[in-house]
Amino acid sequence: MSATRAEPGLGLPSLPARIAEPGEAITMDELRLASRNHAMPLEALRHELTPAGLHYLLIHYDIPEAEPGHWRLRLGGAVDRPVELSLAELRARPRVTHTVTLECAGNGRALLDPRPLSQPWLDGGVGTAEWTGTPLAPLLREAGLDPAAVEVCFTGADHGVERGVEQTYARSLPLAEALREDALLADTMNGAPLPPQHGAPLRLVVPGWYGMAQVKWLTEVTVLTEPFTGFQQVVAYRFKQEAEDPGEPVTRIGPRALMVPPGFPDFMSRVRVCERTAQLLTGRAWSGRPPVTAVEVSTDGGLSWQPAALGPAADTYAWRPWHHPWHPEVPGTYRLMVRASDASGRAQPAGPDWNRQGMGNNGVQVVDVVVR
Ligand SMILES: Nc1nc2c(c(=O)[nH]1)N[C@H]1C(S)=C(S)[C@@H](COP(=O)(O)O)O[C@H]1N2
Ligand SMILES: [Mo]
Repeated sequence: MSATRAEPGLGLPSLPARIAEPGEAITMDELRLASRNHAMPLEALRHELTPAGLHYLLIHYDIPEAEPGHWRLRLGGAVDRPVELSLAELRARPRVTHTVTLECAGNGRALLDPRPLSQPWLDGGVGTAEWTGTPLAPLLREAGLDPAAVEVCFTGADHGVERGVEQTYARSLPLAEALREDALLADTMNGAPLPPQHGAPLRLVVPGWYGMAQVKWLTEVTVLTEPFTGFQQVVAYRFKQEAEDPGEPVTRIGPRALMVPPGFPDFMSRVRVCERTAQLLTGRAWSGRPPVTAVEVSTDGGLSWQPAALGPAADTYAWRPWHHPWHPEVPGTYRLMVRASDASGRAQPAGPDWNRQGMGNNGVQVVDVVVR
């Protein structure tokens, strides 16, 4: 492991993460995380590109101090010619833009019962941006890959301690994913310099993978001849039932559709109030195994489903808009739901699939509406 155990005397939480007791309310620790790492408000689904300030955030430790003039990216490990690049040198290379939907692997975690204690996402841990930067693959090829290379590890500038393990944030990708032409070293988000919270001055964007792979504040790219065994690779981001299970790695985003909640909300409960008129339900749907092939809507709590109309995606790994007409004719309460399926044949499950770390919960969204 590239990480060391924190000194035992510090009294910090250690492995494994706690699971909430049945019926246990959100804790102060979860609230603190949730107020640092905000969700995308669902009404922002109306934007094809999420404005940077509305894009979700997930920052394990602190936003590190970054001085763009002194920033260096070191590319090394199992290569013939290690290199160190300044931001100016990176910006002088070929530039590419991709519109990519990012989603946190923990999105939906707080809807699990019992709830794994971590960032308590409901369903807004998602956003779509236009990321601009230089493709990673040519840099790797120019450095001369060792024929024995199997993975590429990406290290950020942020440091912390997590479940008793002190570490610098790092994640790896299989070599084939790192060599994809659409994997970018991005310095620009929606046409503006990358904001501090999204990884300034440089981050990895690997379309289709859950958020943990999109390493921010990128300082090191290391080619490996053995699989990476860092904390964020082998301990965190695993689908497992028991704390001791090695589990399966979390990789690509599962299919999901979300709707813009219709009408207007109650301040506290967020229950919606709608008029008894014809309206258009709208939203977006995405998958890390694109394209999304179908979106279905239920307005009767899942008893019946109708196909929604799908619009085009801005890019291969960007969400698709959908819409569906709805005319509630009887006053009362309605439960609206939406679900997506993708090109791989994966579909959203009716309810959450529980796992120990609350990963990849793409259970269907539920929106309760009072029609008056
Ligand atoms: N260096 C570093 N990179 C990181 C993280 C982090 O804490 N440190 N969080 C990851 C996680 S878990 C997610 S979901 C995405 C979130 O990206 P965003 O905040 O730009 O939406 O960044 C990823 N990259
Ligand atoms: Mo995440």
